Amino acid sequence: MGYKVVVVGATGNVGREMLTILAEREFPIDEIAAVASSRSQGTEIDFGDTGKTLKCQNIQHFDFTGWDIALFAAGSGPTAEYAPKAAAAGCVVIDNSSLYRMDPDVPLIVPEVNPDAIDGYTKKNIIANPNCSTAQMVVALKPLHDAAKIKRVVVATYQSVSGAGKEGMDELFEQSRNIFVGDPAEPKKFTKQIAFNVIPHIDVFLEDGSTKEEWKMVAETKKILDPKVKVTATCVRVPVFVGHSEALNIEFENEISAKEAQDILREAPGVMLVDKREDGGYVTPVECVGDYATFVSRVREDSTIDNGLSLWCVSDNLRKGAALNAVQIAELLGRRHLKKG
Ligand code: 11C
Repeated sequence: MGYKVVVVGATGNVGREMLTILAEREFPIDEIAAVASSRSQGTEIDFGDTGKTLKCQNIQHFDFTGWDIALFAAGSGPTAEYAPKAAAAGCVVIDNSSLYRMDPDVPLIVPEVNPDAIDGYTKKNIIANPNCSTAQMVVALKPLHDAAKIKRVVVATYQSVSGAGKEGMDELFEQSRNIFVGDPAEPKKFTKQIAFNVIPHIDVFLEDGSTKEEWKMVAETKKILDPKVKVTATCVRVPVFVGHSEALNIEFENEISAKEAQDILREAPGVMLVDKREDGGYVTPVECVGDYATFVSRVREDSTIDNGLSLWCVSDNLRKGAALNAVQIAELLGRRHLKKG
């Protein structure tokens, strides 16, 4: 016996990936529904490689009664309207938007890091999925924090355009083509040209000069990993289609060598250490696409501070950063709370 699962926002980058991963991981499903805005009603979507095609249903008319789990990848606006309705109908919402992440009555979960926090989901029947750049970072940090207690993290991100949805991917593709053929490469989705360029700006600006993407990395890390860990972030969009990269500098309370960190990371859940100190002995975003792991490379000691390490971390932002983490939360929820059969 399996679950009745709804994917909301099923036509977007993350929604499609959720369907693929549910099928790939053989999540126990009795019935699956693909739901999206009225614009996408009737659109046919593959349920991974199962051979099954799903016809998109209109969210405005969808009744969540009797459904067990809804994976929302719909953005904050539609989520604000429909997630509470789903939750009130008894369907547990796993939400990929930023809407509920900081709500004290909503657990914010990365299963490799804070699985026990999921038990608080019953307050609202909603569980939040973190921002992609936070998810991969905390997977890499957790085992090191357990070993030597992290005091402070300085992170610079190199985030792919798929984080900005299909429009972001289309813009990179079209601008690159236009530049090659000598046509104008006007920005639409992004604030400046993204092809052959980098943009130090993701999400809106805040009063202190940081951006909301940078704030999310600070606030979400505290909620998921440890409120005592200080984080400062610079988030940058780069002309890569899929896969976010991060350069981390970590200051620890206790001593930890690069060798010890490598040994710990080699065994850590969700982490794949690829760290040969030679040409090509590290992972780049194109190599992480379609994978589940958070790849860690370039682990080295930072001699400019006491107990400091630097490392490079790469992951598929549509997978561990979004759809995979949501499906892992559903699996955890099933194991701990919604037992079937
Ligand atoms: C990006 N990280 O790369 C963003 C996308 O809060 O879930 C995800 C935004 C979020 O643009």
